[in-house]
Amino acid sequence: MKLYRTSSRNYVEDSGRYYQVPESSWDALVGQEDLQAYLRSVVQSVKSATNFSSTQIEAPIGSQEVWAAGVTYYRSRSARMAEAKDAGAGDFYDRVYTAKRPELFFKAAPSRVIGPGGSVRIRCDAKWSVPEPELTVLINPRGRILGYTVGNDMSSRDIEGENPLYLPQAKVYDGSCALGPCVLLDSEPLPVTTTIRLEIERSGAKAFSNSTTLAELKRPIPELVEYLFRETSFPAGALLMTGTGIVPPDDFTLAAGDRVRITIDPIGTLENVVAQGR
Ligand code: DO4
Ligand code: MG
Repeated sequence: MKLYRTSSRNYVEDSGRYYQVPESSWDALVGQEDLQAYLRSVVQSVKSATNFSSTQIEAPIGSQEVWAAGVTYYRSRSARMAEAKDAGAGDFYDRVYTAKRPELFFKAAPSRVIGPGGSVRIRCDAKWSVPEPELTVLINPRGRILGYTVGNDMSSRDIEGENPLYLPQAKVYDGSCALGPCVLLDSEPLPVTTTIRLEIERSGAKAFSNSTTLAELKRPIPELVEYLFRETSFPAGALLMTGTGIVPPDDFTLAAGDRVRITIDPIGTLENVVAQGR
């Protein structure tokens, strides 16, 4: 089952049919005692909907905070060690990659999250910007994984590379986070063969594409969730991005008008256009 949030209602998709969910509050759904059981009962008791429109899909978020894990893939470790070398900070990324405690950082308040089809932004004061395609988990207020969505952790590599203390400015700004198109409801880990694909299109032509799999993710997702909830409560639940395993080559930077497409097959494709300035 997949759960969609749209501008009008919430819908659950099962075997290709869409059902309007009576509960219209996303936060109330995330807080359900047993969300899968509730949605199964919706599928069994409600007629399938004819008014579901993919153009109305919004980011799968209500009041949840978005957090992110970092340096969970070897590719992220290496790229960051190189970009932070001149600042004498490369070693930090190597250390966190192998440390017991993961890197977790606050990524976005709901108002800064962009849904499918919306514009993600690059900063005007950054010269080197990239998307980060990340499997993202939806977690209920009790720390239980409800399911998975697709995330884009937009990042300014030059700002972070200049000094790791600039991380919040490199990572947290308007339009720096995109999520969607839906939540694949599954509390079990996804297979390690699950592929994450990134495509960047510029003026109708492919500018970059690459893929990775969950086999490259160094840390178990439940362990990341356990650290996040260890000393912090999330009354509305939370979304946790699990890190990037794809980093474009160093001579690549995003430009306004680029299209960023991130696909994680069992979930779907998150597509956004890049904007700069207001
Ligand atoms: O250490 C900085 C951020 C890392 C990150 O966002 C990632 O690895 O995905
Ligand atoms: Mg990231």
